[in-house]
Amino acid sequence: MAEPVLTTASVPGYIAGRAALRGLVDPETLSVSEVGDGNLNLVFRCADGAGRRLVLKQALPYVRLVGPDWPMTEERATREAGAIQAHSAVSGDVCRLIDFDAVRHVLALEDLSDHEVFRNRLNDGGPHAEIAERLAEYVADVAFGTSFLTVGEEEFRRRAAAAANPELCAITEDLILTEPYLGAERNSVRPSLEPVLAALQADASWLAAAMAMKRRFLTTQEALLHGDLHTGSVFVRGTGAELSVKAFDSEFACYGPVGFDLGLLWSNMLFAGVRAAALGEPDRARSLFGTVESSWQRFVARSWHRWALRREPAKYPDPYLVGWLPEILRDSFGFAGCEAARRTIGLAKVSDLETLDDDAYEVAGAAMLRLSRTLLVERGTLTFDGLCEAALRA
Ligand code: SR1
Ligand code: MG
Repeated sequence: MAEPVLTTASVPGYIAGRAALRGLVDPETLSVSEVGDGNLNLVFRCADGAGRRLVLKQALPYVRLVGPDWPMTEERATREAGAIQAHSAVSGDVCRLIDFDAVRHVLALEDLSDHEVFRNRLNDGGPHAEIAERLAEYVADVAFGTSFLTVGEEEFRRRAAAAANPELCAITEDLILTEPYLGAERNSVRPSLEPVLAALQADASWLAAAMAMKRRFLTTQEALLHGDLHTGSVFVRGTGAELSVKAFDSEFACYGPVGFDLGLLWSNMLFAGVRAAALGEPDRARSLFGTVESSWQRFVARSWHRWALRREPAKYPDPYLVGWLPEILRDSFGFAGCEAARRTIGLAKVSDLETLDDDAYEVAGAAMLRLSRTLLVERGTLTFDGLCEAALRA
Protein backbone atom coordinates (compact mmCIF):
# COMPACT_ATOMS: atom_id res chain seq x y z
CA MET A 1 0.00 0.00 0.00
CA ALA A 2 1.24 3.50 -0.79
CA GLU A 3 2.70 5.40 2.18
CA PRO A 4 0.78 8.53 3.24
CA VAL A 5 1.67 11.70 1.42
CA LEU A 6 3.05 14.49 3.61
CA THR A 7 1.11 17.73 4.05
CA THR A 8 2.12 21.04 5.61
CA ALA A 9 0.06 19.96 8.64
CA SER A 10 1.68 16.52 9.01
CA VAL A 11 5.32 17.58 8.47
CA PRO A 12 5.99 18.68 12.11
CA GLY A 13 4.75 15.30 13.40
CA TYR A 14 6.83 13.51 10.79
CA ILE A 15 9.97 15.37 11.88
CA ALA A 16 9.22 14.76 15.56
CA GLY A 17 9.07 11.02 14.83
CA ARG A 18 12.33 10.94 12.96
CA ALA A 19 15.42 10.60 15.18
CA ALA A 20 17.79 12.07 12.58
CA LEU A 21 15.67 15.23 12.20
CA ARG A 22 14.03 16.15 15.49
CA GLY A 23 17.24 17.64 16.93
CA LEU A 24 17.84 19.80 13.87
CA VAL A 25 14.64 21.84 13.93
CA ASP A 26 12.03 22.27 16.66
CA PRO A 27 8.80 20.59 15.50
CA GLU A 28 6.83 22.63 18.07
CA THR A 29 7.66 25.99 16.43
CA LEU A 30 7.91 24.83 12.85
CA SER A 31 6.46 26.77 9.94
CA VAL A 32 6.09 24.70 6.81
CA SER A 33 5.38 25.69 3.22
CA GLU A 34 5.09 23.50 0.14
CA VAL A 35 7.41 25.03 -2.48
CA GLY A 36 7.74 22.28 -5.07
CA ASP A 37 7.76 23.77 -8.55
CA GLY A 38 9.35 20.80 -10.28
CA ASN A 39 7.60 18.19 -12.36
CA LEU A 40 7.58 15.25 -10.00
CA ASN A 41 7.62 15.70 -6.22
CA LEU A 42 6.37 17.44 -3.10
CA VAL A 43 8.91 19.81 -1.54
CA PHE A 44 8.43 21.31 1.95
CA ARG A 45 10.52 24.16 3.31
CA CYS A 46 10.63 23.99 7.12
CA ALA A 47 11.86 26.73 9.46
CA ASP A 48 11.59 26.72 13.27
CA GLY A 49 11.21 29.63 15.69
CA ALA A 50 14.99 29.88 16.09
CA GLY A 51 15.49 30.17 12.33
CA ARG A 52 16.84 26.64 11.84
CA ARG A 53 15.79 25.23 8.49
CA LEU A 54 15.66 22.12 6.37
CA VAL A 55 13.82 20.86 3.32
CA LEU A 56 11.82 17.66 2.90
CA LYS A 57 11.29 16.20 -0.54
CA GLN A 58 8.81 13.37 -0.98
CA ALA A 59 8.40 11.30 -4.11
CA LEU A 60 4.73 10.95 -5.03
CA PRO A 61 3.49 7.71 -6.58
CA TYR A 62 2.83 9.64 -9.79
CA VAL A 63 4.26 12.43 -11.94
CA ARG A 64 3.10 15.68 -10.34
CA LEU A 65 3.14 17.56 -13.65
CA VAL A 66 0.45 15.27 -15.06
CA GLY A 67 -1.22 13.78 -11.97
CA PRO A 68 -2.27 10.26 -10.88
CA ASP A 69 -2.92 9.29 -14.52
CA TRP A 70 0.85 8.93 -14.90
CA PRO A 71 1.95 6.56 -12.09
CA MET A 72 5.65 6.66 -11.27
CA THR A 73 7.73 4.60 -8.88
CA GLU A 74 8.58 6.27 -5.58
CA GLU A 75 11.83 4.28 -5.68
CA ARG A 76 13.21 7.29 -7.54
CA ALA A 77 13.81 8.78 -4.08
CA THR A 78 16.18 5.90 -3.30
CA ARG A 79 18.00 6.50 -6.59
CA GLU A 80 18.33 10.18 -5.75
CA ALA A 81 19.61 9.51 -2.23
CA GLY A 82 22.22 7.13 -3.64
CA ALA A 83 23.31 9.62 -6.26
CA ILE A 84 23.63 12.46 -3.74
CA GLN A 85 25.75 10.28 -1.49
CA ALA A 86 28.01 9.16 -4.34
CA HIS A 87 28.33 12.65 -5.80
CA SER A 88 28.88 14.36 -2.43
CA ALA A 89 31.77 12.00 -1.82
CA VAL A 90 33.62 13.46 -4.81
CA SER A 91 32.31 17.04 -5.12
CA GLY A 92 31.41 19.87 -2.77
CA ASP A 93 28.99 21.38 -5.29
CA VAL A 94 26.07 19.14 -4.37
CA CYS A 95 23.02 19.91 -2.20
CA ARG A 96 23.64 18.02 1.07
CA LEU A 97 21.51 15.03 2.07
CA ILE A 98 20.69 15.06 5.80
CA ASP A 99 18.48 12.01 6.08
CA PHE A 100 16.70 9.49 3.87
CA ASP A 101 13.50 7.64 4.76
CA ALA A 102 13.27 4.74 2.32
CA VAL A 103 9.82 3.71 3.62
CA ARG A 104 8.10 7.06 3.10
CA HIS A 105 10.40 8.03 0.20
CA VAL A 106 11.41 11.27 1.89
CA LEU A 107 14.76 13.01 1.55
CA ALA A 108 15.75 15.63 4.13
CA LEU A 109 18.03 18.15 2.44
CA GLU A 110 19.91 21.27 3.42
CA ASP A 111 17.80 24.37 2.90
CA LEU A 112 19.23 26.53 0.16
CA SER A 113 16.66 29.30 0.23
CA ASP A 114 19.50 31.84 0.39
CA HIS A 115 20.33 30.58 -3.14
CA GLU A 116 18.35 31.03 -6.34
CA VAL A 117 17.66 28.61 -9.16
CA PHE A 118 20.29 29.20 -11.87
CA ARG A 119 17.66 29.32 -14.64
CA ASN A 120 15.80 32.09 -12.81
CA ARG A 121 19.00 34.10 -12.46
CA LEU A 122 19.73 33.64 -16.17
CA ASN A 123 16.20 34.64 -17.16
CA ASP A 124 16.51 37.78 -15.03
CA GLY A 125 19.72 38.73 -16.83
CA GLY A 126 21.88 38.01 -13.78
CA PRO A 127 25.59 37.12 -13.68
CA HIS A 128 26.69 33.71 -14.92
CA ALA A 129 30.52 33.89 -14.74
CA GLU A 130 32.14 30.68 -13.50
CA ILE A 131 28.90 28.77 -12.99
CA ALA A 132 28.86 26.53 -16.07
CA GLU A 133 32.59 26.08 -15.53
CA ARG A 134 32.09 24.97 -11.92
CA LEU A 135 29.39 22.58 -13.07
CA ALA A 136 31.75 21.13 -15.66
CA GLU A 137 34.22 20.46 -12.84
CA TYR A 138 31.43 18.76 -10.92
CA VAL A 139 30.71 16.58 -13.98
CA ALA A 140 34.41 15.67 -14.21
CA ASP A 141 34.61 14.92 -10.48
CA VAL A 142 31.61 12.64 -10.79
CA ALA A 143 32.79 11.10 -14.06
CA PHE A 144 36.06 10.00 -12.54
CA GLY A 145 34.95 9.52 -8.94
CA THR A 146 32.21 7.06 -9.88
CA SER A 147 33.91 5.34 -12.82
CA PHE A 148 35.69 1.97 -12.76
CA LEU A 149 38.95 3.91 -13.01
CA THR A 150 38.46 4.96 -9.40
CA VAL A 151 36.21 2.37 -7.77
CA GLY A 152 37.63 -0.72 -9.51
CA GLU A 153 36.02 -2.86 -12.14
CA GLU A 154 34.08 -5.43 -10.10
CA GLU A 155 32.83 -2.86 -7.60
CA PHE A 156 31.82 -0.62 -10.50
CA ARG A 157 29.52 -3.33 -11.89
CA ARG A 158 28.02 -3.88 -8.46
CA ARG A 159 27.29 -0.15 -8.04
CA ALA A 160 25.93 0.21 -11.56
CA ALA A 161 23.53 -2.70 -11.02
CA ALA A 162 22.33 -1.23 -7.71
CA ALA A 163 21.72 2.17 -9.29
CA ALA A 164 19.54 0.96 -12.17
CA ASN A 165 16.73 3.48 -12.60
CA PRO A 166 14.63 2.07 -15.45
CA GLU A 167 11.43 4.02 -14.88
CA LEU A 168 13.09 7.42 -14.78
CA CYS A 169 15.41 6.49 -17.66
CA ALA A 170 12.30 5.60 -19.63
CA ILE A 171 11.09 9.19 -19.19
CA THR A 172 14.42 10.42 -20.54
CA GLU A 173 14.36 7.92 -23.39
CA ASP A 174 10.83 8.99 -24.36
CA LEU A 175 10.96 12.73 -23.77
CA ILE A 176 14.54 13.57 -24.75
CA LEU A 177 15.51 10.76 -27.07
CA THR A 178 12.36 9.77 -28.99
CA GLU A 179 9.30 12.01 -29.05
CA PRO A 180 10.73 15.30 -30.40
CA TYR A 181 11.99 13.58 -33.56
CA LEU A 182 9.02 11.39 -34.38
CA GLY A 183 6.10 13.52 -33.35
CA ALA A 184 4.04 12.72 -30.26
CA GLU A 185 0.85 13.84 -28.55
CA ARG A 186 2.90 15.49 -25.85
CA ASN A 187 4.79 17.65 -28.36
CA SER A 188 3.74 21.24 -28.99
CA VAL A 189 5.16 24.46 -30.39
CA ARG A 190 3.49 27.79 -31.10
CA PRO A 191 2.17 28.08 -34.70
CA SER A 192 5.12 30.20 -35.85
CA LEU A 193 7.51 27.27 -35.30
CA GLU A 194 5.37 24.59 -36.94
CA PRO A 195 6.98 24.89 -40.41
CA VAL A 196 10.51 24.77 -38.96
CA LEU A 197 9.59 21.72 -36.90
CA ALA A 198 7.93 19.96 -39.84
CA ALA A 199 11.06 20.45 -41.96
CA LEU A 200 13.25 19.11 -39.18
CA GLN A 201 11.08 16.06 -38.58
CA ALA A 202 11.35 15.26 -42.30
CA ASP A 203 15.15 15.29 -42.05
CA ALA A 204 16.35 11.69 -41.76
CA SER A 205 19.89 12.76 -40.81
CA TRP A 206 18.56 14.58 -37.71
CA LEU A 207 16.39 11.61 -36.72
CA ALA A 208 19.22 9.12 -37.28
CA ALA A 209 21.61 11.20 -35.20
CA ALA A 210 19.10 11.43 -32.35
CA MET A 211 18.55 7.67 -32.43
CA ALA A 212 22.31 7.16 -32.30
CA MET A 213 22.33 9.27 -29.13
CA LYS A 214 19.57 7.09 -27.72
CA ARG A 215 21.77 4.07 -28.39
CA ARG A 216 24.63 5.79 -26.55
CA PHE A 217 22.36 6.52 -23.59
CA LEU A 218 20.93 2.99 -23.45
CA THR A 219 24.15 1.06 -23.95
CA THR A 220 26.93 3.08 -22.32
CA GLN A 221 27.69 3.18 -18.60
CA GLU A 222 30.74 5.30 -17.95
CA ALA A 223 29.78 6.96 -14.66
CA LEU A 224 26.88 7.68 -12.29
CA LEU A 225 25.29 10.66 -14.03
CA HIS A 226 23.20 13.37 -12.42
CA GLY A 227 20.78 12.55 -15.22
CA ASP A 228 18.94 15.88 -15.44
CA LEU A 229 21.60 18.59 -15.21
CA HIS A 230 19.66 21.53 -16.64
CA THR A 231 19.85 25.05 -15.21
CA GLY A 232 16.71 24.40 -13.15
CA SER A 233 18.61 21.65 -11.28
CA VAL A 234 21.24 24.05 -9.93
CA PHE A 235 21.12 26.52 -7.05
CA VAL A 236 23.49 29.48 -7.12
CA ARG A 237 24.32 32.25 -4.67
CA GLY A 238 26.69 35.19 -4.98
CA THR A 239 29.46 35.84 -7.49
CA GLY A 240 33.26 35.77 -7.65
CA ALA A 241 34.97 34.43 -4.54
CA GLU A 242 31.55 34.25 -2.83
CA LEU A 243 29.98 32.11 -5.54
CA SER A 244 28.18 28.99 -4.33
CA VAL A 245 26.96 26.39 -6.84
CA LYS A 246 24.89 23.39 -5.77
CA ALA A 247 23.51 20.71 -8.06
CA PHE A 248 20.25 19.14 -6.86
CA ASP A 249 17.35 17.00 -8.07
CA SER A 250 19.33 13.96 -9.21
CA GLU A 251 16.42 11.49 -9.21
CA PHE A 252 17.13 10.74 -12.90
CA ALA A 253 20.61 9.49 -11.90
CA CYS A 254 21.83 6.43 -13.75
CA TYR A 255 25.06 5.03 -15.11
CA GLY A 256 25.46 6.47 -18.57
CA PRO A 257 27.72 8.40 -20.94
CA VAL A 258 29.47 11.33 -19.27
CA GLY A 259 28.55 13.58 -22.19
CA PHE A 260 24.89 13.33 -21.22
CA ASP A 261 25.31 15.64 -18.21
CA LEU A 262 27.56 18.07 -20.09
CA GLY A 263 25.24 18.10 -23.07
CA LEU A 264 22.16 18.95 -21.00
CA LEU A 265 24.07 21.72 -19.26
CA TRP A 266 25.33 23.16 -22.56
CA SER A 267 21.94 23.08 -24.18
CA ASN A 268 20.43 25.00 -21.31
CA MET A 269 23.22 27.61 -21.54
CA LEU A 270 22.35 27.90 -25.22
CA PHE A 271 18.70 28.47 -24.33
CA ALA A 272 19.80 31.32 -22.08
CA GLY A 273 21.92 32.66 -24.94
CA VAL A 274 19.22 32.57 -27.61
CA ARG A 275 16.85 34.21 -25.14
CA ALA A 276 19.36 37.04 -24.65
CA ALA A 277 19.84 37.36 -28.42
CA ALA A 278 16.08 37.45 -29.02
CA LEU A 279 15.75 40.14 -26.36
CA GLY A 280 18.34 42.31 -28.13
CA GLU A 281 21.36 41.58 -25.90
CA PRO A 282 24.00 40.26 -28.34
CA ASP A 283 26.98 40.68 -25.99
CA ARG A 284 25.27 38.70 -23.27
CA ALA A 285 24.25 36.08 -25.85
CA ARG A 286 27.86 35.73 -27.05
CA SER A 287 29.09 35.39 -23.49
CA LEU A 288 26.51 32.67 -22.74
CA PHE A 289 27.34 30.77 -25.94
CA GLY A 290 31.01 31.02 -24.94
CA THR A 291 30.38 29.03 -21.77
CA VAL A 292 30.19 25.86 -23.86
CA GLU A 293 33.87 26.13 -24.76
CA SER A 294 35.04 27.51 -21.41
CA SER A 295 33.24 24.79 -19.49
CA TRP A 296 34.68 22.13 -21.80
CA GLN A 297 38.18 23.46 -21.13
CA ARG A 298 37.48 23.32 -17.40
CA PHE A 299 36.13 19.78 -17.77
CA VAL A 300 39.30 18.70 -19.58
CA ALA A 301 41.61 20.29 -17.00
CA ARG A 302 39.70 18.70 -14.13
CA SER A 303 39.65 15.36 -15.93
CA TRP A 304 43.45 15.37 -16.18
CA HIS A 305 43.66 16.23 -12.49
CA ARG A 306 41.32 13.36 -11.57
CA TRP A 307 43.03 11.05 -14.04
CA ALA A 308 46.28 11.42 -12.12
CA LEU A 309 44.51 9.81 -9.13
CA ARG A 310 43.26 6.68 -10.96
CA ARG A 311 43.80 3.29 -9.27
CA GLU A 312 45.83 1.51 -11.92
CA PRO A 313 47.94 3.92 -13.98
CA ALA A 314 50.01 1.14 -15.49
CA LYS A 315 46.87 -0.43 -16.93
CA TYR A 316 45.45 2.86 -18.21
CA PRO A 317 48.19 5.04 -19.76
CA ASP A 318 47.65 8.67 -20.77
CA PRO A 319 46.68 7.91 -24.40
CA TYR A 320 43.55 6.25 -22.96
CA LEU A 321 42.27 9.62 -21.75
CA VAL A 322 43.53 11.37 -24.87
CA GLY A 323 41.26 9.01 -26.79
CA TRP A 324 38.29 9.21 -24.40
CA LEU A 325 37.94 13.01 -24.26
CA PRO A 326 36.92 13.42 -27.94
CA GLU A 327 34.29 10.72 -27.43
CA ILE A 328 32.90 12.66 -24.49
CA LEU A 329 32.91 15.87 -26.54
CA ARG A 330 31.06 14.22 -29.39
CA ASP A 331 28.48 12.79 -27.00
CA SER A 332 28.11 16.16 -25.27
CA PHE A 333 27.33 17.91 -28.56
CA GLY A 334 24.89 15.16 -29.50
CA PHE A 335 23.02 15.17 -26.19
CA ALA A 336 22.96 18.98 -26.25
CA GLY A 337 21.20 18.69 -29.61
CA CYS A 338 18.64 16.30 -28.11
CA GLU A 339 17.95 18.57 -25.14
CA ALA A 340 17.62 21.57 -27.48
CA ALA A 341 14.90 19.74 -29.38
CA ARG A 342 13.17 18.37 -26.33
CA ARG A 343 12.95 21.62 -24.35
CA THR A 344 11.58 23.39 -27.44
CA ILE A 345 9.15 20.74 -28.66
CA GLY A 346 8.38 18.18 -25.98
CA LEU A 347 6.90 17.93 -22.51
CA ALA A 348 8.53 19.99 -19.71
CA LYS A 349 9.65 23.02 -21.65
CA VAL A 350 11.88 25.82 -20.34
CA SER A 351 10.85 29.24 -19.10
CA ASP A 352 13.79 30.79 -21.01
CA LEU A 353 11.71 30.24 -24.14
CA GLU A 354 8.16 29.97 -22.87
CA THR A 355 8.08 33.38 -21.17
CA LEU A 356 9.05 35.20 -24.40
CA ASP A 357 6.45 37.08 -26.42
CA ASP A 358 5.52 35.61 -29.80
CA ASP A 359 8.10 37.54 -31.84
CA ALA A 360 11.01 36.72 -29.54
CA TYR A 361 9.76 33.13 -29.14
CA GLU A 362 9.82 32.60 -32.90
CA VAL A 363 13.41 33.85 -33.15
CA ALA A 364 14.68 31.94 -30.12
CA GLY A 365 12.71 28.75 -30.79
CA ALA A 366 13.82 28.55 -34.42
CA ALA A 367 17.39 29.16 -33.27
CA MET A 368 17.24 26.23 -30.84
CA LEU A 369 15.77 23.92 -33.47
CA ARG A 370 18.51 24.84 -35.93
CA LEU A 371 21.12 24.39 -33.21
CA SER A 372 19.63 21.00 -32.41
CA ARG A 373 20.33 19.89 -35.97
CA THR A 374 23.85 21.36 -36.01
CA LEU A 375 24.73 19.75 -32.67
CA LEU A 376 23.34 16.35 -33.61
CA VAL A 377 24.25 15.96 -37.26
CA GLU A 378 27.66 17.65 -37.03
CA ARG A 379 28.59 16.34 -33.57
CA GLY A 380 31.66 14.51 -34.88
CA THR A 381 33.21 17.53 -36.62
CA LEU A 382 31.74 20.55 -34.86
CA THR A 383 34.15 23.09 -33.39
CA PHE A 384 33.40 25.58 -30.63
CA ASP A 385 33.86 28.45 -33.08
CA GLY A 386 31.49 26.70 -35.47
CA LEU A 387 28.93 26.27 -32.70
CA CYS A 388 29.21 29.93 -31.67
CA GLU A 389 28.82 31.06 -35.27
CA ALA A 390 25.78 28.83 -35.72
CA ALA A 391 24.28 30.15 -32.49
CA LEU A 392 24.88 33.78 -33.43
CA ARG A 393 23.57 33.19 -36.98
CA ALA A 394 20.49 31.43 -35.70
C1 SR1 B 1 7.64 13.98 -16.47
S1 SR1 B 1 9.09 14.58 -15.87
C2 SR1 B 1 9.55 15.72 -17.05
C3 SR1 B 1 10.92 16.21 -16.89
O1 SR1 B 1 11.13 16.82 -15.64
C4 SR1 B 1 12.44 16.62 -15.24
O2 SR1 B 1 13.08 17.83 -14.99
C5 SR1 B 1 13.14 15.87 -16.34
O3 SR1 B 1 13.80 16.73 -17.22
C6 SR1 B 1 12.01 15.19 -16.99
O4 SR1 B 1 12.30 14.81 -18.30
MG1 MG C 1 14.02 18.09 -11.74
